[in-house]
Amino acid sequence: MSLTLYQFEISPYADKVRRVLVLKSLPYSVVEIPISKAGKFRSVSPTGKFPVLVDGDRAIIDSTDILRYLDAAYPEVRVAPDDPRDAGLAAILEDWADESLYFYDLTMRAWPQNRDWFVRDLLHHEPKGFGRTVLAKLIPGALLKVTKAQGLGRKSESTVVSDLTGLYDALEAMLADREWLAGPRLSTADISVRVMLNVLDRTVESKALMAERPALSAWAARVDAAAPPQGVSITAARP
Ligand SMILES: N[C@@H](CCC(=O)N[C@@H](CS)C(=O)NCC(=O)O)C(=O)O
Repeated sequence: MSLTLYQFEISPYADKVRRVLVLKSLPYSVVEIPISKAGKFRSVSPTGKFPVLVDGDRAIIDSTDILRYLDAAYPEVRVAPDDPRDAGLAAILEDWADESLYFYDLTMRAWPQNRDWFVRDLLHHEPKGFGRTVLAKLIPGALLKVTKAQGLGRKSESTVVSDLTGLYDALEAMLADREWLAGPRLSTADISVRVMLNVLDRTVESKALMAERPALSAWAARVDAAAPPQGVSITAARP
C-alpha cells in the first residue's frame, strides 16, 4: 500500500481526508500544491479540484469519494455508519457540509474583518516574491466572484450571519441529546461538518456563535479528540 494525498493544506476537504487516514491508521505522504501551481497538476486532477488520493495506480478525486473508497479498501475501521438510515443521514449531512456550509467559509472569510487571516492561510505555501504579493491582492476579488455566482456572496453580511445562526441552532438542537450527528459512533457526518466549522471558526462571527452553543462546542471537542486535525502547519492564531 502506498497512499499519496495531493492537497491544499488549508482546504477543509483535505483536513477531512487526513483525519480519516489517521483514524484508520493508514500511513500516507503528502504533495502540497501551491495555489499558483495548481494548473501544473491537471494530470492528477483534470477538474483542478483537490484533494486527490493516489493509492498505487488508482487516483480518487473528491473527498466524499475518497472516504467511500477508504471504507471499501480499508474496512477495519469504518467511517460510514452501518445502519442504512444513519448512513442516509450521514450522506446528506456530508453533502450539505461540502456543498453549502463551505460557501459560508468562502463568503465570510473574504469579509474585511476576516480577510487577512484567510489570505495568509491561502498563501502559506506560496513562494515569496512579486507573484505572492499580486495573488494577495487578487484573492478577495476572485473569491467574491465565486460566492456571487453561488449566491451567498450576494447577501448582506447580516443576512449571512443570521442564516449561519439558524444552521448552528439546528446543529445545537441535533446534538442536545446525542453524541454524534448520525448514529451511535463518530461518522463521515461528524468529520465533514467539523472540518467546515473548524475553518469557519477563523471568522469572528462563527467564533462568537460557537461560544454561545455548549452542545455544539462539546461535540467539536469530541470529534477533534476522536479524529484529530493532522499536519496543519498554517497558523492557529489570529494574526
Ligand atoms: N467536492 C470536492 C471539493 C474540493 C474543492 O472544492 N477544493 C478546493 C479547495 S478547498 C479546490 O480545489 N479549488 C480549486 C479550484 O476550484 O480550482 C471535494 O469534496 O473534494
